[in-house]
Amino acid sequence: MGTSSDHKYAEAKEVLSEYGIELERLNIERVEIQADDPELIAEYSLKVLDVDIPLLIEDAGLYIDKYYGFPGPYSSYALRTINNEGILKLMEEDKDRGAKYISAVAYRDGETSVTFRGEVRGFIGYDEKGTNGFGYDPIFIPEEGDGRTFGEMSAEEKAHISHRARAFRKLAEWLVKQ
Ligand code: ITT
Repeated sequence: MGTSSDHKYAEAKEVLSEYGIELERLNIERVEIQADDPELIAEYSLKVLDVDIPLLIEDAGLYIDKYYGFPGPYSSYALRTINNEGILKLMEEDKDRGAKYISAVAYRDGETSVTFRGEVRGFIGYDEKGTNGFGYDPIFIPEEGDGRTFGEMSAEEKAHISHRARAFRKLAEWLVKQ
């Protein structure tokens, strides 16, 4: 299945390629601050990188309504620790299952910096379903879909409505206008 960053890279690359924009992955360490807002996290990571080429950083997370946005900025940590199984257990008795994924992409080219955000609203399912995608995809059911989780959708179906595709499409539309 590959790592979560392999998936994020493939999803972003696919969207940008539709606009004729090439994306390459750099193997460098990023500094990640703690903040509630993924835009601030991505912007800070980008700001402190001393790399003199057009550069972008994405930060994403799953925000569960009933838990005031948890795991949000701790999405990676929650997956590594309690995982999807733990989220389902936590929500076992919950009727309010609303959640959203947020993606923020911060981009810099020379003096110019911009940030774009994409969101997709949905629900946390009662079981893990599907083996596509990564991370929380087996438990996330987008509102705009037909009741299947992102884990049950093809990459194309996910790319149609995902938070990441939306944020990267906004960036791509901005870039082609430059
Ligand atoms: P990784 O080490 O897991 O790559 P990260 O800190 O680099 O985490 P992000 O903040 O962008 O990555 O994402 C936080 C977590 O949210 C990450 O562990 C993902 O598994 C999960 N996540 C983000 N986007 C997702 C998506 O489209 N589908 C499923 N899970 C997602």
